[in-house]
Formats: sequence, C-alpha cells, structure tokens
Amino acid sequence: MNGPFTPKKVAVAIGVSESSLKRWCDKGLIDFSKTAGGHRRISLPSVVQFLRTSKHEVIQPHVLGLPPANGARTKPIENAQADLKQLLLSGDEKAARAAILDYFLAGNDIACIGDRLVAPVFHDFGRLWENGEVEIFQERRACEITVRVIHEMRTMIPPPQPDAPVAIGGTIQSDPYVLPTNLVDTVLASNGWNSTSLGTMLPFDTLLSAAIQYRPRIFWVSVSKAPEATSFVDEFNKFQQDLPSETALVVGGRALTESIRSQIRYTAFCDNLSHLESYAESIVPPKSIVPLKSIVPPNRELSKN
Ligand code: B12
Repeated sequence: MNGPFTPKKVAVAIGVSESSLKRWCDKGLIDFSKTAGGHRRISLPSVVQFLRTSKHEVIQPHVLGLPPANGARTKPIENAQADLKQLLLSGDEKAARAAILDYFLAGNDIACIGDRLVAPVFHDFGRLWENGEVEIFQERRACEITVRVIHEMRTMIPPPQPDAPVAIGGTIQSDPYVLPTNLVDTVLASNGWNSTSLGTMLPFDTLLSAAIQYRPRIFWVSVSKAPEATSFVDEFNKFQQDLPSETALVVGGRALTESIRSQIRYTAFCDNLSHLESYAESIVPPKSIVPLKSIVPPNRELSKN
C-alpha cells in the first residue's frame, strides 16, 4: 500500500501549501500519526477520507499513486456506465480503474458505485453474453479487473475503530460470484464496520463455524446462483437457527427469488447495497466511524487557509 506520506507530499498532491496542510492536520480534518522524531505522517486512507469529505481534487495524483481525475465526477454516475462497459470489455484496466476511483475519490458512497455503476455494467454483460455478443474471456477479465479495483478501494478505507461492530459473510457452496460479496464487505467497511468477506463457495458448516468464532452482529449471505440441491432450504434454515442469537442474517442476490425467500428464514433481505447501508445504520448507528463528515468545515474555510 502507498504511504504513509509526509505533509509536504500530500500538500504537493493536493496543490496547497505545506503549512495549510499541517494546519488541517492540527484542526483534526486529516488524521495523522507521528514518527518517533515527532514528524506528522499521513496514511493513504486518511488522505482519501479527507479528499472524499472535503471534495478537494488531487492536482498531482501520481504523487500518491492515484489515477488522474477524468472529469467524470461532475456528471451523474449513470453517465459513466457506457464508458466503463467499453473499458472493461477491451480490458483497459488502467482507464477502468481511473473511472471507478474518480467517483470514489469524489465522495460517492461505495453502495452507490456498486448499485449504479458496477452492477448495471455487469447486468449488461449478462445480456451481451446471452446474445453471444461478448466473449467469455472478456466477461471473466472484466470481473478480474473490477474485483482488483474494489480491493484497492477497500485498502483506502480507514481501519475500523476497536469497538466497531463485526460483520462477516460470503457466498454458499454453489455460488462462485465474487463481486457481490466483495461489494457488501466494502460497503460495510466504509460505514465503519469491522467487516470481512470470507469468500465464495463456502459450505454451510464452515459459515457456521465462522459465525460461532466471531459472533458477528451481521452475517451476510449473497446468493447469485440458484441453489440446485433440494436440501438447500433445510440446510439454510438449520444454519439460520444455529447462528448466535445476536447475529442478524442479511441476505441478498439475484438468485433469491420470492419463491425461495418464502421458504427460508433470515433477518433482512436487501435488493441492493443502499438497502444494506440503511439496514446496517438502523441496527448500529455509525458512531464508530471517524466522523469526518461532521467536522469538515464549509469549503470557504478551507480555501482561506
Ligand atoms: C460475471 C458472471 C459470471 C461469472 C462470475 C465470475 C465470478 N467469479 O464472479 C461466471 C463465469 C462464474 C459465471 C458463470 C455462469 N453464469 Co453468470 N453471470 C455473470 C454476470 C455477467 C455478472 C454477475 C455479477 O457479478 N454481477 C454484478 C453484481 C454486483 O450484481 P448483482 O449480482 O445483481 O448484485 C447486486 C444486487 O443483487 C445486490 N446483492 C447481491 N448479493 C447481495 C448480498 C447482500 C447481502 C446484499 C445486501 C445485496 C446483494 O447488490 C449488488 C449491487 O447492486 C451475470 C449477469 C447479471 N445479470 O448479473 C451472469 C448471469 C448471472 N450468469 C448466468 C449464467 C446462465 C451463468 C452460467 C450458468 C453459464 C454457463 N452456462 O456456464 C454459469 C454458472 C456458473 C456456476 N457454477 O454457477 C445468468 C443467470 C441466468 C439465471 N436465470 O439464473 C446471468 C444472469 C447472465 C444471463 N443474462 O443469462 N457468470
């Protein structure tokens, strides 16, 4: 991971004076640590959180290892779908990364990026695949690229507070789909949760072992591939019954049809990541996330410095 950076480096990247940058640190607008010698050091997640909340643009992004802004951030996120689709189809990882990260750095929620940019683009790949208009390798490569970008955003999220609520989850044995569970994980992490995606294709007994070991407040299960086994409903309901009593079982995914949902027991079903965000906030208010949103002053005050 890039960083930690000196205030000077961050100042150069943002295009402000080093003294302004240090003042923002001392006012608590940018989180920092100190070296043994007493010098301020700023981690990449702290810089990114500042950029996302203050809406400052990076003038020299390469200094921080970030991609250049592509100007898309001022337009509705839906406008980026067509471009991202082409970039992913042609395997242009650099530009696809820049397109997604630009919206992230501009302060868009991960839920919004997932629901309104990534998911629609992949739904379209599904349609193209059905019509034979896309090679399988293009779809798989698009998945590889996107999961790498999601992981990169994940590394830019500040670590959870020690008392952050725990969330874990993944996909069931029949389900190889990596994007939804990684998005769920990143959404919860960005909301201050101590979140971990366990991965894909996990048997119920190992999901249960994880729940018993970590006693999470939320356990999510993403189901994108319709379960074939007739024993699915029984296995799922046994899993739900054996979960720790404090654990909310949150489910989602396009394969959880109404007919399946009517047979299984869970705490909440979410159509999308925005629903998840609202649900998570309702059960544990986001007090444990570093509350930068509330301490960022109006832009006027920032530009005075
Ligand atoms: C990529 C892809 C694959 C890849 C996945 C690679 C990987 N490692 O992830 C691979 C190659 C494995 C694959 C295989 C197959 N696939 Co496929 N695949 C897709 C595709 C194009 C994208 C899936 C995706 O990642 N979407 C992006 C995510 C982010 O969107 P999403 O799943 O809708 O998730 C959103 C919400 O549902 C919600 N959500 C999801 N989960 C959760 C969980 C929680 C807790 C919460 C809160 C929210 C939530 O939030 C997300 C963001 O909004 C879809 C098209 C589509 N419509 O999605 C087809 C699609 C799902 N596949 C399909 C098919 C047919 C197959 C195959 C059977 C093809 C074949 N003949 O081999 C195989 C089955 C493989 C298997 N073993 O199961 C069909 C399914 C049709 C059906 N009726 O079930 C689809 C719809 C394509 C199509 N139009 O025909 N596939």
